[in-house]
Amino acid sequence: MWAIFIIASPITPATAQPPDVDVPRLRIPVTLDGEITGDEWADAAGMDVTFERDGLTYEGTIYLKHDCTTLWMCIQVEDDDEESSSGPDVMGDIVGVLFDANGNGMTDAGDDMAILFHDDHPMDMAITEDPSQPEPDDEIGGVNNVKGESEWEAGLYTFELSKPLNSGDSAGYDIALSPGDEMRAMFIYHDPGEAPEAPPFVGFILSLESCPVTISPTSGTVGSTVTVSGTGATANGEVRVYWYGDFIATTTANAAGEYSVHITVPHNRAGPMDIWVRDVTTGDADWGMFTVKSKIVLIPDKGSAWWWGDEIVVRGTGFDYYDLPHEPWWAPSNVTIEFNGIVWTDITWTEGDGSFEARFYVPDIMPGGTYNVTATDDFGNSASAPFTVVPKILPWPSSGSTATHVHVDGWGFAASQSVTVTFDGINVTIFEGVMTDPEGRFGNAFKVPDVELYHT
Ligand SMILES: [Ca+2]
Ligand SMILES: [Ca+2]
Ligand SMILES: [Ca+2]
Ligand SMILES: [Ca+2]
Repeated sequence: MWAIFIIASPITPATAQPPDVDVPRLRIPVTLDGEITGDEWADAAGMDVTFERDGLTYEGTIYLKHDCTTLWMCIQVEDDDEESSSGPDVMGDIVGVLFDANGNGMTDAGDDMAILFHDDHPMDMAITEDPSQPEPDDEIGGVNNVKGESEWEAGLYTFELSKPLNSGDSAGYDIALSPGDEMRAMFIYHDPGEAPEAPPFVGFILSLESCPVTISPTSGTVGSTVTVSGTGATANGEVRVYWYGDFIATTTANAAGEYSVHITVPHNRAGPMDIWVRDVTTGDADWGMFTVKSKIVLIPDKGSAWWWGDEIVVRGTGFDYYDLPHEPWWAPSNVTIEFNGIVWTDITWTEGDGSFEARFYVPDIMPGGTYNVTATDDFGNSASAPFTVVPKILPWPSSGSTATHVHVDGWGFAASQSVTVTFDGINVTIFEGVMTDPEGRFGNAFKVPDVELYHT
């Protein structure tokens, strides 16, 4: 059982004013994997810090940014106390972030906390009574809204975690911040092997950059509708909206300087894109971020296998594309199409706007039913859509006189089931009976019956 270790002796109420840190808006998306990859934290506020208490110190770095709805945190700590043996401290080192949610400068009931263990396990906590005994949100009626992962390598812990600015978690379990707000936060590094009772910490006042342009929703697919809104525009003035550099909409602010306009997401590659808003009167401009997601449409979304199979068109939008010269030159961003997890075609390329068109023939190895068709590009962008295999039969020949020998093949039926074949309502199933195979196919031969004789 993990212990509520963290503030076995209550953290000293911070009487001194901790330093301010301006937490900027996110430009570069983060992957919470416990590793700093590429420039994923280059756009964050970065601070060299010393976690300190009772003479015990740890050097580290804290990175902070927010995307108007979520606070993103990376905490790196130099700690090589177990480097020589089997890796990180077996007791498990832990980062905690304590938020002064009730704004009184004290650690007390009503405050909020995020914890990330050295082997992941993000936990969302709340202080309900005793500051030394925070409780997990999901054990007291709330929800765990903290995400994160951590890794230890060569004496350096990297903790990456996220927490909603305002999760809506009821009963005061979580912070309820808006962009532009300030809040006191304490970053705690708990090394139970060294200091089981009194973890070192460092404190800041977080000052969140405001988000003048509201984008809702903040992600979606090409062709979807997005609302761009805000305040502070010139009263009754024109407000223009740009998809990065391209003009896309215009509207007029009301007498209070508020504006709101719908846009349709144009063709674009997967990933984040700036939506700019310009007050035409003043020339002032600001941005909000929108993330384009992948989507596929199947045309049609149902069909049958037969000797060839119906041809289905797959239209994809919001995938990625290679910018740079690459090898081989003729293979820009390959897209793989899978039918029910089986690679069905991999000969598709995206256009510069992230779209593609592919075709496949309904496979004759599937019983009737609904399956997922999935398209994935070389960058890992992926989208799925359901496709329904419907039964089909083909008689051969398709015309002839009484007693003509006819073979009928079927596809897309239920697997391994008996089949009854009728001709104009008359059972013509062969004497031994007919079963579909495990792929839902069957074959049956019969002679065209003399209908008049049977229909007395
Ligand atoms: Ca990462
Ligand atoms: Ca407090
Ligand atoms: Ca929560
Ligand atoms: Ca909480």
